[in-house]
Amino acid sequence: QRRGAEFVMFSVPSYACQRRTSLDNRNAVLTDALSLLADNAELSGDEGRGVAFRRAAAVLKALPKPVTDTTQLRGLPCLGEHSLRVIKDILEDGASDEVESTRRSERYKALKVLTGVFGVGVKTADRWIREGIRDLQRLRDSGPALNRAQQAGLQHYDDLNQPVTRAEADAIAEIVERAVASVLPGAQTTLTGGFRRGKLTGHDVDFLITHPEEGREEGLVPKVVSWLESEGVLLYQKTARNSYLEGRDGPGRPSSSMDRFETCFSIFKLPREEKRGAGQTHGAACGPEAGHKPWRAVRVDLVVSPVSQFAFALLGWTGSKLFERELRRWARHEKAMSLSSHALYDNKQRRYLRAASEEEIFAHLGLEFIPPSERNA
Ligand code: 8DG
Ligand code: MN
Ligand code: MN
Repeated sequence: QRRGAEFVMFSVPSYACQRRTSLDNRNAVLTDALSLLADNAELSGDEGRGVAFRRAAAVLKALPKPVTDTTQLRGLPCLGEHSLRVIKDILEDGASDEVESTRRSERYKALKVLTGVFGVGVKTADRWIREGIRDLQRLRDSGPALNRAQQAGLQHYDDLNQPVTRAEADAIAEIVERAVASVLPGAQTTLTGGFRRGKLTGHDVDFLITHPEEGREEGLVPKVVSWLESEGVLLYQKTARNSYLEGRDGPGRPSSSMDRFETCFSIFKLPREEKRGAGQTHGAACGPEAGHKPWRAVRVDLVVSPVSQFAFALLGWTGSKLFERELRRWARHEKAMSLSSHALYDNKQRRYLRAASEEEIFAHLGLEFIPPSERNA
């Protein structure tokens, strides 16, 4: 409806890291549709098209009001012909044929289910589909060789595909903090990822750990893992050592988008709400005989950073994924700098720019500071 005062033209800067994107998305119908097309493109191995749809969705997420007419979008960045057509179809007909037929397609559904198994990427899912494995039943029965991560992923499929709540994230934080405090007193644990951005649910819980004395954090992950294992908290874990050497494979080098911190990608065994704290008063209602385990599996990521890199690691692990991607693109194309979760390198001055806080990194990049709750691009 183009009724006078109701009609708003929008304007947003072109990089997601130049604007605020809260969780209050006024255009969820449109952004869900574009995100589905982004998923589909990524599942088809077309990362470029996937990013294009994600950027388009992110522009709509940043708008202060619902879009009612495509003419309102004139001059907005990142809205290509394809995205505009989808938006137009939804605004005019209530739905987009392309989106709905994609949603219903057997290939899309199979790829979603199979990549929904922790440890399964697009290539593996695609190979299985060509071998006739299109659902979990077939996967369980026909049993192609599964690695350790995939075995755990399949075993805990239902739990891992149920969103983690904020209360569960807090309960996990308590466990992680206890583990960290007992193996390295003085170390600091920070909740990162979507929960730091204020999300109410997540697909996992992310933590960044450091120690105020540089070097003390070395070897922390294996110690935390041992503690968690001795407490029976871990259903699965895969630990990686720190392999970052400034200058050798720092941000100036191309191969640097991979993270090189000590990390642990894990699955926690979290006691259920009823069993936490208040003892087992409701035992019968949620015991195993009721078909309900007294615990549930939750994906947890632990990352350890030396304190000198903490601000970069915090910025890098807070997300959203698109916000991170846009920060790096801004740095490279607008500032001739290379940003990673370890450092910021100025290609013109040929030196690393130090930062002790996220605010300082935004300042180095010539960007207005965007707080975590506004990085939901
Ligand atoms: P969710 O879990 O609530 O669904 O969303 P999220 O918390 O935003 O997503 P995430 O997949 O847990 O990722 C959180 C941030 O961590 C995101 O900005 C990307 C970043 N991240 C990984 N893996 C890696 C990695 O291997 N290297 C780097 N540099 N960052 C990573 O998830
Ligand atoms: Mn997360
Ligand atoms: Mn994560």
